[in-house]
Amino acid sequence: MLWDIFCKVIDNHGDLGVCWRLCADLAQRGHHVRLWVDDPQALAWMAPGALEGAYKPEGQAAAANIQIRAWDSALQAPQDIPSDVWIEAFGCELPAHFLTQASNTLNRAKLPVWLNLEYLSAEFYVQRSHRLPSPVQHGPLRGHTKWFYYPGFNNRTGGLLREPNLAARQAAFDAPAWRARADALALPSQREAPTPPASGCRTSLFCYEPAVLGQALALSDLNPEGHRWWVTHGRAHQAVVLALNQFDLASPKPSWTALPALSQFEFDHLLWASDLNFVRGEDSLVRALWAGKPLVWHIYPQEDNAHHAKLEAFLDWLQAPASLRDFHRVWNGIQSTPLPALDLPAWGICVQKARERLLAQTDLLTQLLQFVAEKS
Ligand code: TRH
Repeated sequence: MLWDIFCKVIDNHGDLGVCWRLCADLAQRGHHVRLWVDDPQALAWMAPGALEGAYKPEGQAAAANIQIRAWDSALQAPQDIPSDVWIEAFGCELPAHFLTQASNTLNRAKLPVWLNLEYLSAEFYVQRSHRLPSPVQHGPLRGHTKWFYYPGFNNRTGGLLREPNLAARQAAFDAPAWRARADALALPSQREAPTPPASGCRTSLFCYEPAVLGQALALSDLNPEGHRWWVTHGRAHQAVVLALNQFDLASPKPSWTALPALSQFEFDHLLWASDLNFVRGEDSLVRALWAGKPLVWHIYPQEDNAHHAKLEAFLDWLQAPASLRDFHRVWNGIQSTPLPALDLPAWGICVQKARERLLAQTDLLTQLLQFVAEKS
């Protein structure tokens, strides 16, 4: 099938990150995709080759069938044939000119299946709202029906993105080789510091600006001997630099590596090679669940604190032990106590069990294909 996916970048990388994962999963299963996006720049590092239409999934000789389209561009006859599915990601609404063009050229009785792919949450409303119709009330396609599609953590929801070759990739992954490569990326200013042994602990850090970041960087629990922080580019890196500037000069500085922007493919490797993953937003949380290592989630903050209930719902679903719940509440600024002690063995078992529950569910795209077939 041919899919039109529409993405508006609000902030950060999750909107585009989730859309790209879906595009890549579709392409891997033999579908064709047009991704309409208002700001595709992050694809330059997230999916090298994508902007040029030359993105090749690892190990494949041919470029994937994914075209990147400017948000305000139009369909061109005759090369742009009508698609089978429209997906507006995160309620972004289709561009007005696209709808006008569609209503002028398409058979109204046979419009593509039209879906709104929503944000991920473990809250109860998700299973209530998943697959509900949303009648189009205005615009040139008034009277048509869109459908709500909610990703989620149980089988009454749309599931999570999990591409078919993920397990094989994980099984073939050479963690020690990846660790050595990542450690060698340390900034020149840190080269004096001895490289920690490959067997030492590694913690990946992808976060916003947690108020307790300095505290975490100084925790002896989080800096055992031979430990190294792998700090991701952008906001996490800036936050670490700021926190280290405020460090007590007498206290030992943590050993860390500033990573460059990685492709999504490599970002997975970072999560698989780490012993503890700090992740944020939406897509990296899902990828950390697939990694199966202890994880801490920095949830995307919402103005009315709606994210508090969202975090609690996730921790309930995760069946997080008390220490992991407390750590999350402090890390997310919901509880103002010192960071509690880590319990990586218990946290690891908890994430492993959650992963097993998820693996027993049908992945998002397989379910989506069934849904589209039903509504076509
Ligand atoms: O960037 P985020 O904080 O995105 C957020 C959330 O999606 C949030 O729900 C949304 O409302 C807000 O954006 C607008 O975190 P997220 O979702 O994990 O997206 C980051 C993407 O970037 C993810 O696909 C992984 C990718 N990434 C790389 O490919 N390479 C990297 O080096 C890093 C650090 C990330």
